[in-house]
Amino acid sequence: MGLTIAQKIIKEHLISGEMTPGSEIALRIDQTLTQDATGTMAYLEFETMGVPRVLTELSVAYIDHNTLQSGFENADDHRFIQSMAKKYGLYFSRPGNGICHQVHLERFGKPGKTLIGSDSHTPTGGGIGMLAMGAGGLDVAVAMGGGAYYITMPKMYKVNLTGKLRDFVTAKDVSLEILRILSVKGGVGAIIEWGGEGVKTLSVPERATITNMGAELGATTSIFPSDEVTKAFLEAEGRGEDYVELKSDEDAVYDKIVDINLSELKPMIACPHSPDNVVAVETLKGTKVDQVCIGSCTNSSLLDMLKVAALLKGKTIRPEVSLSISPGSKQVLAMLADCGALSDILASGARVLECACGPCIGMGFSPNSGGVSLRTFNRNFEGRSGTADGQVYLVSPETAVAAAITGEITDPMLLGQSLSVTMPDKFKIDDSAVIPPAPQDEAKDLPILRGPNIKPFPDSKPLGDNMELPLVLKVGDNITTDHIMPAGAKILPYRSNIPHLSQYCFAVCDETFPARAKEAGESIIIGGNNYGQGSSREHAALVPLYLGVRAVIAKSFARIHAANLINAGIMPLTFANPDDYDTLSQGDVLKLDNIYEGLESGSLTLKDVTTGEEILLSCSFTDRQKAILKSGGLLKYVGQGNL
Ligand code: MIC
Ligand code: SF4
Repeated sequence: MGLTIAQKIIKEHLISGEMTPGSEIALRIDQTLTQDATGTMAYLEFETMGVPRVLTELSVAYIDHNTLQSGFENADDHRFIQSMAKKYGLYFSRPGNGICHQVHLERFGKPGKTLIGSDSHTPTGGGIGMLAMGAGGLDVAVAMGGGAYYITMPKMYKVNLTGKLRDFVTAKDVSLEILRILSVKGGVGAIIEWGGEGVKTLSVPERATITNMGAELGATTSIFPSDEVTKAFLEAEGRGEDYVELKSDEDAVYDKIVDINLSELKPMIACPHSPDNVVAVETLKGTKVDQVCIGSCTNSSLLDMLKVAALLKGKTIRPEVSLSISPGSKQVLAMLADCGALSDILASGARVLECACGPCIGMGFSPNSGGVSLRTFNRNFEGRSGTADGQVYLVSPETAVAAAITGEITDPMLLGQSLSVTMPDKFKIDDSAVIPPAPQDEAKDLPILRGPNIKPFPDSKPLGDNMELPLVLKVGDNITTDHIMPAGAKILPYRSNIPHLSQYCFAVCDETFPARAKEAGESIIIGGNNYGQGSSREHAALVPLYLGVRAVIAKSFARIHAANLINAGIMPLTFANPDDYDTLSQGDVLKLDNIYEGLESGSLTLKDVTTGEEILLSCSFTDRQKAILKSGGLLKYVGQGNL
């Protein structure tokens, strides 16, 4: 039987396990990346492992999330990460150099390699045929220390592309269309391979937009073939030697095939507050727009920005709309400046922001009260923009510009003649903002620089054989990590300070949760389907751990979050019968007995002491996951000699 592209890369990197969907596999990891919002914690964890030098082929520490300074906190964390990178053998990408995924694609990613990153949009690397996955910081720390990355062998899905995108219909519309078809849960447990005749019509940045937003489908990752288009991109980046061809076998078998005819697609838009709440742009025609933001790791490539500049050229944005543009990298910004496109952008009245995540993670540019904000980003979860009642829509750069110049949601196909924007033959290469590590012989004497914002991470406890604890919080379906542990300018600088962060845990759903959890001492949370979707932030597990949460029982979990809970020593348990969710109420006391026996048999009986009801839970953990839970989390497990 033939293999898919992902199966070929997995086979080459397989350390242990069977490549049958559902079984646990251990993968050798070639490259890692971190960003600062998850990186500080990841490096604190790496430090405790006592490994003198990273053991990957390449590891890069990016600073791109926390770049707004209003105190010492971010600067403390940046300095800490820089000193860790220098000492332990990592490249350090300075603030301003760009968004990790964009820069990694430009300068470091290689087809056929494995990459894990402490950021859920790491699958962007799938645009050049990498097996690139988002992971919790601790999993990245382990991979830097030479340990394997464990995942459940995914199913293989294929999206078969035919045709060619029409003018003003973009890769972002392809992403939104697949979200409309499959939903935010539709990719869970799967790798999505993009194939078919239509693939060759898509450039690398367009492919990367699509693999980036595979994260919103819940997919383990997404991947494109590595072909002539990939080769040309790598050559233009001066990295032609990194090219290898990658394609699936003719007789590769897929668990699901979705067909999309690019020629028939229309501009699409995701409505508040979920990336899969997708309709055609034309159906919302005329809706007044207050704000437009262009950028993020989804749509900040040179190609995107050149199109934006061409559309803005000679036009002025509406006085009632504010427009921000964040180029994805220093390379993109420098090339925009060199060719004059930056002047066209500035002349339109747009505000050009730093090459960073910026508004995407609520770092400034929050919409006005109840404001309608059209963003080229990948997530529009409630409150993520920093304005609780902000109405965030996700669109392509073309649709974004159409709104900025008309003041309302407008189908960009009405903008007129086609754009003649193409990929350059050569990118401008300037890696001066990437600082290489110190040579190994000098490294051991180098200091690690820490400031008072860096607090120790919470201590986890080994799993006992029983627990009787209150149900402190019951939440519904599709709870995101932005609900569990919000980000934004106010609290993002405290990612290395779990006690401070804990005051905001679940603030979007219930501001009284932290106090209640603290008072309870130890507790249980109940969730619906797809609990923990979105970000890879392990803070969404570490903060509940700090607040005493010992188990989360849900109808289903998002992949990275479930792994983060186990890594933190918190049990993610699922209802054997999802309807039992309805029988539990916040405030009930829940009892689990004979946990160790349950871990072996794969099921546990939950007794609701308050109502007397008994419920069956499933807990099908692998032997390794059981051992991690029993040790009290991955760090403790690694400390026992299990790297
Ligand atoms: C996000 O887009 O939600 C983030 C911020 O990039 C996160 C990482 C984080 O929370 O630090 C992600 O996608 O993993
Ligand atoms: Fe940054 Fe937004 Fe991309 Fe997350 S999704 S890495 S916050 S640009």
